[in-house]
Amino acid sequence: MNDPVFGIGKLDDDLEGIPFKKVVLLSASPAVGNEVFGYQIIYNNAIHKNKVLLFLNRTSPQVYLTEMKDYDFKIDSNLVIIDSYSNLTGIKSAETATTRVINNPSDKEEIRKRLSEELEKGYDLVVFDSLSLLIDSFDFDFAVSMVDLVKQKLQTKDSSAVMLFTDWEYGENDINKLGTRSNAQIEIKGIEKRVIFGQYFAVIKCDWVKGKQFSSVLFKAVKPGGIKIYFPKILITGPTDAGKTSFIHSASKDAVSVDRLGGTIALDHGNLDFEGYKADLFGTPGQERFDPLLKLLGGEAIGVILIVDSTKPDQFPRAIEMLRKTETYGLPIVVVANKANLPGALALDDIRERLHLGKDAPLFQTFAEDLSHIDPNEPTKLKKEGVNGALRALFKELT
Ligand SMILES: Nc1nc2c(ncn2[C@@H]2O[C@H](COP(=O)(O)OP(=O)(O)OP(=O)(O)O)[C@@H](O)[C@H]2O)c(=O)[nH]1
Ligand SMILES: [Mg+2]
Repeated sequence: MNDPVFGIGKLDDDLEGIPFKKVVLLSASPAVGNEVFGYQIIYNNAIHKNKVLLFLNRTSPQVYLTEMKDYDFKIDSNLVIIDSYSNLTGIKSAETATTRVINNPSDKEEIRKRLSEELEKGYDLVVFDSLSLLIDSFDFDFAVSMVDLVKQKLQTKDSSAVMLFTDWEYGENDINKLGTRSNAQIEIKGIEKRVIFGQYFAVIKCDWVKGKQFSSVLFKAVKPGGIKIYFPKILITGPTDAGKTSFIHSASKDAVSVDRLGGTIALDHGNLDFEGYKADLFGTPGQERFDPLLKLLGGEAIGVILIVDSTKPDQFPRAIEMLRKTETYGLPIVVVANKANLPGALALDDIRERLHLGKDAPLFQTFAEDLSHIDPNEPTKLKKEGVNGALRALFKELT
């Protein structure tokens, strides 16, 4: 069996999987949800033949599985659910090969006994949804004793556990009891200003990964698809006709451009969904008469893709000037040398030198997919290898 992973690139890179015998606390602040992280880790393990046990007291198994399906997480095996919810509400829930029903979810002893029996059978991954509801139904010490029970069983079975927890401002002492029992902790929080306009997560501790700095990232929970790392503004800039609009249309499905006679006169916008990332791409015009827009478009960008035409080195100083005018110096940047298959296109080393790029600065070649269909008044589709390479490199810099 493989070490469980979340199926969320950034988390799996940070944690390098969850080794057996480890407990991960996934703690969310009250205004943001953590349940999708649960759906995603269950799905990604069940489909890879890891046996998963879900202790569920937040909703019924039927509703839980339907919610999972809304995110496109459909599973038909490798999941057993302990239903500690239905009998509180009068919903009928029958014991099946994949559900264990707690007859009296108000009875601590029954919960402890059924959980203990089930854990004896050996699972690769145990998920609790949710630990905070156990605290609210009983008390903190009971929830802590359940964590202890799980921890103790993990030692003898090759298994790891993920506990979903919402921090309803419990006392510091109590929180510490959970903190000291967990090997890793992931925090999920909202950026709040009367309304929540962003959510982010970060690994705040992990006792099996040494010498790494963990950073926080924004995310969105997307139906279907699940947790996607989210970059709200990536700026695409570069001289006129270099291929900025073409790049944005090639990278996103539903891009819109404000263009006239083939040149951008206001901006391009594209929504990108790529390898577990979501991003909003904003493209600038290239013509100098629109330079007053550059600073505005560059505001709040978190990364930049600079596009140049490989056949027009005389435009390179202009490219550098545009970077300055967008006031994005210092942000992670990837350079794209477009039109790389046209006669006269410079080699990458040459471009690197003329643009004064360091030897490790990310630089990618792109070119039109189909040279026989270039319309001077339309963006063209660029071959995806180069586009994807540039995006991957930028996202790596940003996470
Ligand atoms: N041959 C060739 N033509 C390309 C390539 N990429 C883009 N083009 C064409 O070059 C022209 C300019 O492309 P755009 O994507 O509109 O360039 P832009 O950088 O957005 O231009 P502005 O918005 O005016 O600054 C269009 O006619 C494209 O079809 C390429 O790799 N090879
Ligand atoms: Mg354009």
